[in-house]
Amino acid sequence: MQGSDGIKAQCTASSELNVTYPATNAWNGLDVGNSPGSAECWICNTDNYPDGSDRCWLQWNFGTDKTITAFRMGSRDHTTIPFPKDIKLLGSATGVFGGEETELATGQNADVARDTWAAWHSVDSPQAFQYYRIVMTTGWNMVNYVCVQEVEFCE
Ligand SMILES: [Ca+2]
Repeated sequence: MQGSDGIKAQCTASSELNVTYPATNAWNGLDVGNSPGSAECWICNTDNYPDGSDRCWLQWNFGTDKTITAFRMGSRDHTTIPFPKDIKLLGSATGVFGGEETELATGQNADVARDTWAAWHSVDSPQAFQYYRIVMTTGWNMVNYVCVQEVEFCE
């Protein structure tokens, strides 16, 4: 399950560097291998990079309950790739993520090459949620921002 022009608004983020790199770029179906270029990704604000806390995230409101069984993240098509390393998947019925959420998976992406999918992360005990959040707690090659070209989910 990937984004497309019709549903990309389902994706939001903790921050966006600027209008060139919105959260919707991580959910528009322009993925690894068919990216139109280095601008085709989401980038967080320089004061919102993964710092070990839960402050940097991408979030989805699927509109109806989805039972996600796995997900993966693709890297930016660029020479410099600050890519999420330690990540976790949260699910919520309300989208508040204020303590009601369920932690569904934790994992680590490899330091992949540009324009490359990292390995799938599976959810051991999938449950139905309308809202999902991928929290990025650390990053590869990172100074003060992180990039994600695309995210794909399996139901
Ligand atoms: Ca994309």
